[in-house]
Amino acid sequence: MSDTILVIADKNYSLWPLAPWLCLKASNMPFKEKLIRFGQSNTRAQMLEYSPTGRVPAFHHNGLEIWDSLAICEYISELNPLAKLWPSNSNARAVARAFSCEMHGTGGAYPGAPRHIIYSLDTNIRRRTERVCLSKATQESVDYLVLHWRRLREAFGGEGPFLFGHFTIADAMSAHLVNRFVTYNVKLPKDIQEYCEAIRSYPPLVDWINQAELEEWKLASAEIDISKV
Ligand SMILES: N[C@@H](CCC(=O)N[C@@H](CS)C(=O)NCC(=O)O)C(=O)O
Repeated sequence: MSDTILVIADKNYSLWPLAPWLCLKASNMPFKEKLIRFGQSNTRAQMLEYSPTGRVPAFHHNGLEIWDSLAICEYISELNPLAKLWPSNSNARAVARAFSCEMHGTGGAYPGAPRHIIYSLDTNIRRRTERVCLSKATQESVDYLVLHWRRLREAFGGEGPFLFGHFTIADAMSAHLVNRFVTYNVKLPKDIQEYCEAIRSYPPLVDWINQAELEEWKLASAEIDISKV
């Protein structure tokens, strides 16, 4: 266990560390957590000690260093097949991978791309705002995501509360988006609200949120006034 470390940043403000953290918890895999605070004069230097990019998450396991959230989720899934972090059915698994890659691919600027949400609605778990007036691009991305989630649930969700029935990497990659919708009070249709509630009450995410709320420090850049994005 001593050489199994997930390096993360502030739980309240982190985007990418959340998914691998949830996957580790879903797998019941023991690990140590190393939290490096954002916005410190030595943040980058500290992150560079664990990750070649100077970014987090980074996962250290048995001498191996993995420095990308989705790659870490894949690795955790391979180590813990019983956790079924990907759907067992190969068609469902292919679609779950495509969806997860799309959520992870912030480079794309096409209409509906998740980057329009990520770049305009900062992660800030503790915060609650009035309903924010979304820009056309951000609203398009929310609408596209709603359609995506609905199609996945209809095609693969069965009786379960998650996208592919039980909790998978696709939900882990969706969790930070759900958190933003709560923070900024984004209006969602009822079926999608139910999915968001299932994610928000998933016990490992409840733990993450509780721990984020206990962090006492603030990051000024994520606390700016926001009324239209
Ligand atoms: N593609 C990487 C992106 C990692 C990334 O950008 N992480 C952010 C935190 S969410 C970071 O470490 N930023 C460093 C900083 O802001 O100082 C992944 O998926 O892990």
